[in-house]
Amino acid sequence: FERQDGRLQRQRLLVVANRLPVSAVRKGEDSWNLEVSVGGLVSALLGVNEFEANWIGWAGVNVTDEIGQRSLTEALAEKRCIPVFLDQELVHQYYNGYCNNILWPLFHYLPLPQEDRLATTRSFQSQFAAYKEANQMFADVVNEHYQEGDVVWCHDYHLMFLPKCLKEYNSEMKVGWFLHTPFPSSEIHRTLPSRSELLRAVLAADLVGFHTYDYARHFVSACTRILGLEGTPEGVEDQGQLTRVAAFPIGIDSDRFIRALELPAVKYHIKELQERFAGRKVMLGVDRLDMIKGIPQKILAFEKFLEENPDWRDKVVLLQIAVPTRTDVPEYQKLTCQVHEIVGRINGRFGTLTAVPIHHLDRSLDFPALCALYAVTDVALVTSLRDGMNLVSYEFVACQASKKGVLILSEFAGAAQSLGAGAILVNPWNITELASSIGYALTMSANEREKRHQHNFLHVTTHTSQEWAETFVSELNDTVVEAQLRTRH
Ligand code: ADQ
Repeated sequence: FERQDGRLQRQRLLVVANRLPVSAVRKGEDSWNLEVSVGGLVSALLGVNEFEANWIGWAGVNVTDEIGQRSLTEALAEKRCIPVFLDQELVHQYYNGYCNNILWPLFHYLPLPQEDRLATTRSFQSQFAAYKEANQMFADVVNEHYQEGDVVWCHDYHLMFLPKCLKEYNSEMKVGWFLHTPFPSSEIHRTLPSRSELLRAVLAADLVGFHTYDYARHFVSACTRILGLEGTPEGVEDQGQLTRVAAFPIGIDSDRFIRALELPAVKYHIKELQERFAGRKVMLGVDRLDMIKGIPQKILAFEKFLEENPDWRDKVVLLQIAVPTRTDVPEYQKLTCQVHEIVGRINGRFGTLTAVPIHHLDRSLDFPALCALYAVTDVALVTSLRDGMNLVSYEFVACQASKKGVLILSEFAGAAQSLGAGAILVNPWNITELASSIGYALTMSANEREKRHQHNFLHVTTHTSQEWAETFVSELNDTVVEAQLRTRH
C-alpha cells in the first residue's frame, strides 16, 4: 500500500481471537511477566511479511483496577497486543458457559449428558446474553483501534457475534471470520436455540472461512434451511448482498519443525529416547486432554491389539502426552480420571517388573522435547472423534523425514481430507478396526511407508500456515473490491 508521501506501507491486520498469544502474570501493582505462546496462529502470522499483525484479545487474567489495566495495556503494546478486559463473572458465563459448554461440544457432535443438558438449558439465556456482551466488548476495542484500510480477521466460535457488531460500527470495515472447529451438519446446528441469530451475525462478515469444503457446505446449508437464504457457489446471498464462504485448510510452519531437528537440544533428546526404548517400536499420541480427541478409544484399541498379539507385548510402547485443558470443568475432570483408570488397568495387565506398555503424561512438553518425540516415533495415532483440522498429524509428518513412520488418522479430523492418501484412515469408534490398523502400521513394508510419507511430507511442506494466512487475507481484500465493483454497476 502506498502512503500519501509515496512510501510503501504494509497493510495492518487486526487479528481478533478470544485469547491473546501472550499469558500475563502480575508481578507487582504495575509490573507484569509476559510469556508468548507460539500456537499455530502466531507462527502462521510470524512468517507473513505482507501484513503487520496486531492482536486483540483477552489476556487470560482478571484485572479490575485502573493501574493494573493501564500497566498491562502498556506492557502488551510492546508485543503488538491489545487487551480486552473481561471480568470473572462474564468469563464464567461467556467462556466456560456458552463457548465451552454449549458451542464446543455441539460443533463436535458431542451431546452433553442429559442431566448437564438440562442444567445448561436453564442457564442458556444468561450465557447467551453474556456471549453477546463479551463479543460487543471485543468490538468496542477493535473499533477504538481501527484505522482506515485495516483488515479485521476474527477467529473461532468464541466470536461469532463479532462481525455483526463491527459492521454496525462501520459498514466499510473489511471483516473476515474463520472457524477453527468443524461446522456441524445443519441438522445439529438447528438444535441450538440461538441458531438464527448466530448465523446472521456471522453473515455480516465479508468472508467466512472453514478448514474443509464440508464444513463450508454445512454452514451454507444451515443458512439456506434455517434462514431461508439462497446458497450460491460463492457463498450465501441475502437480498442481493453476498457473504463469501470458502475453505481455507490451515497448515503448520513446517520449516520450524524441520530446522528444530538440527538443534543440539533436540538431538540430545532423540538419542535419549532411542536408548530408553531400544528394541521396542514407539507409538505416540499428543493431544489436549479433551473429549473430542478420542483418547480413551485410542488406549482401548491399543489394549485390544496387545490382547490379540501377545508377541508384541514386549516390543511396543505407547507414549500418550495429554496436556490438561479446562481443568475446572467437571466433564474434563471425569475424562482425566477415566483415562488414568484405563491406563492403570492396562499397565497392570500387560506390564512387567521392568516395563509398562503405556506411558501417559498429563502435561505439555516443550518444543525440543516434542520434536524429538515426533522424530523417534514409528506410528502416530490421531483418533479424534471430530477435529477441525488437527495440527499434531502435520507436525509428526514434518519431523519424520528420516524415519518415515506411519500416521493412523481419524476420518473425522479435517486433516483426513488432506493427508488421507498417505495416512491409514480409521473410524475411532470402531475399536476392532483401530486395533487391526495398529498391527498393519507396525508391520508395514519400508516401501509402502516411504510412499505414504512422501505424499504427506509434500503436502505439509507446501500447504503451510503462512500460505494459509496469506490466502485468507488476500481473498478477503479481493472479496471487498469485488463487492464494491458490484454495487457500482
Ligand atoms: P486444538 O484442538 O488445540 O486446535 P491441534 O490442531 O491438534 O488441536 O493443535 C494442538 C497444538 O497443541 C499442536 O500445535 C500441538 O503441538 C500442541 N500440543 C498438544 N498437546 C501437546 C502437549 N502435550 N505438549 C505440547 N504441545 C502440545 C484447534 C482445533 C483443531 C485445529 C486447530 C488449528 O480444535 O482442529 O487444527 O485449532 O485451527
